Amino acid sequence: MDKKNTKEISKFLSLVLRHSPQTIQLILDENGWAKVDELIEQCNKYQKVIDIELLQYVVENNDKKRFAFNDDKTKIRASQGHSIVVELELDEVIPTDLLFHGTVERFLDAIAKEGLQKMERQHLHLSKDKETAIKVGSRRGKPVILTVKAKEMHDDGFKFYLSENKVWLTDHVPAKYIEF
Ligand code: HQG
Repeated sequence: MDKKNTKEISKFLSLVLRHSPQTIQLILDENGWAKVDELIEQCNKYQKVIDIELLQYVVENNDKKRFAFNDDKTKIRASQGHSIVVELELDEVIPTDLLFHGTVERFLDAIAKEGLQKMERQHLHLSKDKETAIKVGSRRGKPVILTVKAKEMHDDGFKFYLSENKVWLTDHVPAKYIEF
């Protein structure tokens, strides 16, 4: 097994399992699952050489555990981060008092006006601690960390979910629940 390209394969899996399965003519079901044998076959057709051992290695060693197999390992999906419509069938979870969102200064005026939006993705992503939020914000520049009054939102009827890889998800955070 060639482990050299695991980062590239992870990125490619994010592309096809979250955003663009049509890139390799892959079909996802309504819950975001691809059949493992079809994924491998289509990857190989499109010059992304992969086999089951390498796929398992990538899933197990991915830094954020972005992908998960179903129980009998016949299917695989991204645990969060989709832009395509998927029903992840997550159970609602009561959040801790505060959650965090890492962003950058240039978005703050819009966020102050309209709150945090999910933008291109299916959910808005929140982090359980500031360290994680700093990493998320740093992808775009100097990170700015916003504090979200999650428990108060929950008490007001907003729904929260926890993805399999422990990212907090919700639909929208109105500005009044954000500490800037
Ligand atoms: C911003 C990565 C203007 C928001 C990360 C963010 C995460 C607004 C950007 C996951 C806004 C959307 C998600 C508003 C929010 N006006 N800008 N009203 N509301 N924004 O990538 O949270 O490595 O969709 O602050 O680690 O940055 O891919 O969301 O900057 O967990 O697994 O609009 O992606 O995970 O960007 O990142 P994104 P995100 P992976």
